[in-house]
Amino acid sequence: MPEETIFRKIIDKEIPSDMLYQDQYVTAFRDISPQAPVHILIIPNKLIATANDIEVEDEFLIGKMYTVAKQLAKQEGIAESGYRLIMNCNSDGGQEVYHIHLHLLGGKTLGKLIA
Ligand code: D5M
Repeated sequence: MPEETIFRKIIDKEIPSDMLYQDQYVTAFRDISPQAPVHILIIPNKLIATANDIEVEDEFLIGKMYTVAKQLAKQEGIAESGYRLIMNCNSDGGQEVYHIHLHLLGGKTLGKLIA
């Protein structure tokens, strides 16, 4: 079993967060160290450590993360101007917290990620 991270405490409201959305499947909250005017993390309530650990049975959860992301983008007023959704995986991908999360970034023109 993978080890729980600080995100479990956020899901369980044991530590404070700027939570924007929660249902039985996913939780969304503002990133503590925002890299853009809008920077929200969308996570499954179930612990999945990395993208490598996503199983076929998780496909609904992954889809749910994206539908919540687009709802939040609309709510934040960035749906039309645009935004970026990113999931980092392992050390070369820049992953720091080993509970998968979708970064929703927007509110400014984002630099090209892939040259
Ligand atoms: O992204 C991990 C992200 O998690 C990083 O952008 C900071 C954010 N983070 C870490 N702790 C917290 C708390 N307590 N609240 C909100 N956001 C947090 P990664 O893709 O793993 O590098």
